[in-house]
Amino acid sequence: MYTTFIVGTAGSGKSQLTQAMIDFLRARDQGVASVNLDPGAINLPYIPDVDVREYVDVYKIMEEYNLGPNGALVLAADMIVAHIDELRSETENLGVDYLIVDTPGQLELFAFRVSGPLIASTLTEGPKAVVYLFESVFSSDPFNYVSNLFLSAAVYSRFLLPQVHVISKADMVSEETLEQMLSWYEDEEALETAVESRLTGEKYVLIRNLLMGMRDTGFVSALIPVSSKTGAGLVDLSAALTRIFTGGEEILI
Ligand SMILES: Nc1nc2c(ncn2[C@@H]2O[C@H](COP(=O)(O)OP(=O)(O)OP(=O)(O)O)[C@@H](O)[C@H]2O)c(=O)[nH]1
Ligand SMILES: [Mg+2]
Repeated sequence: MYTTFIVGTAGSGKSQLTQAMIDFLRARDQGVASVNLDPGAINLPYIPDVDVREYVDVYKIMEEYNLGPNGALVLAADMIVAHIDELRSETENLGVDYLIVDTPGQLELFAFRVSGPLIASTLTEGPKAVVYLFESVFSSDPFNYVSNLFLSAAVYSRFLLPQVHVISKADMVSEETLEQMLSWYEDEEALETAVESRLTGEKYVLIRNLLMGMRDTGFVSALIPVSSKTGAGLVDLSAALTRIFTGGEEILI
């Protein structure tokens, strides 16, 4: 089973992309299923095949432990650990080739609690990848792009899985803005120049050194603009994932 975890900051488009990828693969006769790992999800744009909300109920936790929504979500994320075996057997029984995993709205609940990496490593056998979302409007500012890049590196250090970077909601920015963001990805000097135009002195040197530290690490294998609304970029995303999963060039079109 090929497992893809969709990861990104709150509202970056994870659930919509989960839906879009399911539709995309189904239209190509691929066996695909979805997992919702967000205990706080209220309305999902897809019907999950496996749903963590069947095991942990945030509203009950709020009542039982007298917690606010954030405290309850943190506790829910921790309580999921007790159900990993059940989640694993549910996903195994799906008998599909592709599993798309939607992760919690608050990235830290998945990436920076014990349960996330534990689930990522034990939920399924077989190749896995993380799709990390750069929300297009937010990340079109070079500083925001850089901070998202650092956050994605922090996520990588937690999961140690191959990462594909996606500019999500690509339909919300102009072609020119997309080109500029791609230039930051393809050419570190372009990114340094963009940062330099806004920072001077020690602040610039600090950010530049951090960026240089990340250069050539190779942890990011692609930056792909994708729109879940129009479907643009899904072919490229699928191809990038297939390359990671199979080490080959096969493209699902
Ligand atoms: N225009 C446009 N809007 C999008 C796209 N993807 C998501 N959205 C919108 O962005 C908002 C957030 O999308 P979600 O998919 O719920 O994002 P999420 O990361 O799952 O959000 P949380 O789980 O709450 O953190 C919704 O209003 C979506 O309709 C897209 O590709 N294009
Ligand atoms: Mg969501």
